[in-house]
Amino acid sequence: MPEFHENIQTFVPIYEKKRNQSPTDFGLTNHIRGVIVTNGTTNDLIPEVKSFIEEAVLLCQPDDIHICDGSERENRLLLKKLQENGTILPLPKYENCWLARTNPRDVARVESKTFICTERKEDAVPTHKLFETGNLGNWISPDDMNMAIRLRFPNCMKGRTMYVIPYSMGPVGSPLSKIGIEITDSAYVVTSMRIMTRMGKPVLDSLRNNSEFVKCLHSVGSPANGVIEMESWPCDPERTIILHKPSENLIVSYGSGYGGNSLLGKKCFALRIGSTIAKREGWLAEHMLIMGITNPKGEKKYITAAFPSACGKTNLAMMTPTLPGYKIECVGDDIAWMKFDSEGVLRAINPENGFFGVAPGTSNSTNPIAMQSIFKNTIFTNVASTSDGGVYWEGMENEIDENIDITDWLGKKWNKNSGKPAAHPNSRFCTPASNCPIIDSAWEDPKGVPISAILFGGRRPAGVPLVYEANNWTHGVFIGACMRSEATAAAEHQGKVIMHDPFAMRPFFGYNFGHYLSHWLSMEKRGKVPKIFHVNWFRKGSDGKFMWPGYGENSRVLDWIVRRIDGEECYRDSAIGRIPTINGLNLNNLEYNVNISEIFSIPKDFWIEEIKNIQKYFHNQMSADDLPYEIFDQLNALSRRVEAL
Ligand code: OXD
Ligand code: MN
Repeated sequence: MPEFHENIQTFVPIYEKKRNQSPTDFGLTNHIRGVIVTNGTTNDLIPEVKSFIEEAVLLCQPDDIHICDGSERENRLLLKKLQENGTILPLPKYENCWLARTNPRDVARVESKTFICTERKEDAVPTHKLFETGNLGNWISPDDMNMAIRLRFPNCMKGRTMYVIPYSMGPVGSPLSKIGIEITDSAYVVTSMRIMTRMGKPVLDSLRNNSEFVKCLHSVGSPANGVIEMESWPCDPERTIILHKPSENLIVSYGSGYGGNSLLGKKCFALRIGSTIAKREGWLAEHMLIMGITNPKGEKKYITAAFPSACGKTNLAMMTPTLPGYKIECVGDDIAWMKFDSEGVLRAINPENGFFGVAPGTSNSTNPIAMQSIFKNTIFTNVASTSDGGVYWEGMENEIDENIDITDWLGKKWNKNSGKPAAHPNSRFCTPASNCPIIDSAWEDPKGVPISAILFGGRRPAGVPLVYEANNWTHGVFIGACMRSEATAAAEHQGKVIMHDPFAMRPFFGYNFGHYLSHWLSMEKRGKVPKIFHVNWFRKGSDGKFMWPGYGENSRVLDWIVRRIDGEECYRDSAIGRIPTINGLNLNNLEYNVNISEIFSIPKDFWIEEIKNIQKYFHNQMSADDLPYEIFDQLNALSRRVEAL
């Protein structure tokens, strides 16, 4: 329709003036606000979805509209278009696998540019001290959010197609699932959302029964000076902003095509907006893997685990246990939505449909199951490529032929001596969950799976034992609140500083962290709460080496946890919680020299310092109104127990 495209600028204002006239007066049958719909039909849209698209069309002025049906045909078409644009390259070594290289300035989540919009600041973030920068989220007022949109979005999709992605977080039709509509000008986002969510026509159909959905508007942006640095990966790093308005279930993201900023079902919906919906409706939306553990007696339990980004959730969720007789099955590797059922059992679903995992470090020795999952129907981003049409990243050194040439994530020839990593440290694979050979048979059960334990953990090189159990629910919530971990490449933080990351949710809270704590504490009144544990695979000895082998050997820790769920008395009390008795942990045939008393030691000086740090953090980040008194009490009680060491 070339004539139509040329006329679009004049057409829209005319249409505005003649609002009361029927669209067919303009000779168009399948259009929205005068912009032609080239795929899909407006007949499929409920009025609420149609008016959301209409608003976005008026604001962004795309050339045409594509309503995604989620079909194989559509996917093939978009992959072809992406390939023609140079956004993705085929990886002929594998089946339907692709490599995307981003603008090097668009490689991670941008926490400093991520905002929660509420009328009152205290609904979004705790009150932090004036001389400190709050690091439990950023607040923006409704006026400023509108301004931010008005400064960036007008005409930003000119010359581009606007894609409308209907998607479900969770199996379509499950009472625990929720629907989103993402509008985007990136075909990369569409193809990735097709992997990460249930997407397309069935979702539009299900909206006819329940018209509630989360509105998501995304544009890779159009820089103010008109200069797109990299045609194959347009973005606007200077003006990137990620906005969430919980009162309207609205997400607006501008300027970045990178996963966590652009696949809006994931962090923005399933965690930030999700946590606000969960608070309202009495459930939990958490940054947690979900896994099934079957013990040698054939008894199966499900657990969830919250570790910060790039701290091994995918590795744990797909672990190959070394302890004989154990079997691990994966339900999800990043997000859990948990709700009590009518019998008071806490049940979890994985709202996602795929894995957006960190590639470096993944190998046949660290995570063979992931390696069996990711070489089919996968989009890789910012990994290195090989001359035989495959991929490469740090950790795969023993898995490629010596004679293979490597091209780094920037597209330059690379060799071991270049002193730089071949793959970006936050490079990713985006893979359908159904590829995983150990995906749990109940992973799409609309009821969710029953949860027996919740694990918290992080990268703690010093002072924190391999595993300890909370004394009770309140103590467990306190342990979650005190979580700290070494920074990783998943966001824009530099270096390996130990950061506070309560519940592994610091970048993902949709509302005031103090209110979040009260909500967690209140769960005890709603049903049978699971046991809580803290794990740390990353403690180092005085020689600088890891004290614990990790990976499959972590099954020994899971074994202890499962026995504790069953009520076995294999624990002793310590100042920080319950730790295994001397022979409590099964170390049979462990081929790693573990100093068991060292790995469970609780150094008094370290813990005094740790408590001071936590006190300071709470004091600087939150007012007394925000922090529940139960957490204060727990901190004081811990301090007394540590002083007595
Ligand atoms: C992720 C993250 O992508 O946490 O899952 O950064
Ligand atoms: Mn994550």
